[in-house]
Amino acid sequence: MFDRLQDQPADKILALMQAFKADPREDKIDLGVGVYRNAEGVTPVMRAVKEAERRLVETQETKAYTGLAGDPAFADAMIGLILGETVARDRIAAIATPGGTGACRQGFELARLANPDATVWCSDPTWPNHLSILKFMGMPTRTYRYFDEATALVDFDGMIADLEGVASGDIVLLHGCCHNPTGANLTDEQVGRVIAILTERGAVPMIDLAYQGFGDGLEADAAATRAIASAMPECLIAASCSKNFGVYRERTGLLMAISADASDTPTTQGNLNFLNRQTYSFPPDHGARVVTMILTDPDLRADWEAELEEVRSSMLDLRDQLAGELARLTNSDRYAFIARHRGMFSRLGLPSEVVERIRADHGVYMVGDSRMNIAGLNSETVPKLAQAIVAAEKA
Ligand code: PLP
Ligand code: TYF
Repeated sequence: MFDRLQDQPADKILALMQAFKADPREDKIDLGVGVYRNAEGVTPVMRAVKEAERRLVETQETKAYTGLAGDPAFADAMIGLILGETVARDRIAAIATPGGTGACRQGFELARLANPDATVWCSDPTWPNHLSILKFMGMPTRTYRYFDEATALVDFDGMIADLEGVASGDIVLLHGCCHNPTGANLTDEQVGRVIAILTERGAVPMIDLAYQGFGDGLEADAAATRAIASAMPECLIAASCSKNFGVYRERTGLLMAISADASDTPTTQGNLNFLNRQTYSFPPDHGARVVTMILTDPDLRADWEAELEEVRSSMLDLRDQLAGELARLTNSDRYAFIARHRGMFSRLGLPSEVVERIRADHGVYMVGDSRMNIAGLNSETVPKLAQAIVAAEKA
């Protein structure tokens, strides 16, 4: 029967990773997959993670199953990190999931269980896995305008106009911060207008929060999520610990489902547990336990926050350096948006032929839609990238 299988479309970002590995050029630069790298090009295990793992090895006395929702202490710690005190705890149901991807998938599954007719509205563009998972599940999707190619900032008028078409019970998928792939984000005021439209239309927001702490800081990056979750009766939040704790391969994430009324929470929680059981029974625990230890131990937490802040400010420095270098070379402010974008990514708005020339002629790998991972740069490679962009645009 397997001879009947058809080839599946590759993930373009993961395919680019392979192409980069195969390129023999020594001075090649990887600005593809969204993994943080320091100035030496290393993705380090964070200090607090190392220490928590050390303690875990010494103190863990059992590896017996956790519950279907994972360790409740993980949910409590993450709810505190993401929402603070903005939503009553008894309205929140939550499950641990394998990464933010698992949280997205289970969030879509829950939405479909609750409303089989729900259309999921995604930003155009969005993280390609959103659309590919939704397509695989057969859920109806629509897109809303998000990115203005000309300015490389948010096309807010287009976004609002498109969201006017959302039906009651539809899901509107929003990025909590550090939009992937564009790097362009809503202002607080714009978030307020989105809340007003979703409320008016009776839509349910689903927030994908994969980069808390990578943009303007842990609190600032949670502000949009908090504003939406506290204003709306219902909300889904899919959170990833992969980037901000650097535990990518441990597969650590949390899905929250906020009900309108606390009396609905037990059934919502039961449905989430059911979804985990149908998929893999118990979610992975190692990364979740390490994250919980860090968030609940004041010393580990302070060290983690300090290291995360170094990571964040190093990316902001690189943004400023690159924007400055491009301003100098082009004698214009065309690329000033790079310093205004937040998170790991910026979409440069270059045509695919230019992206291809940058790869072929200069060995710089960015995703075909001209998304670059700012953390793939360092002070030495910033001028090389700036020159490559300018040369490829002229060619
Ligand atoms: N959502 C967005 C927007 C992402 O960029 C990513 C990237 O990794 C994820 C979700 C999934 O993260 P994880 O590796 O935790 O599954
Ligand atoms: O967008 C990125 O590069 C990250 C990493 O299937 C990633 O989100 C990319 C593709 C994928 C899973 C994670």
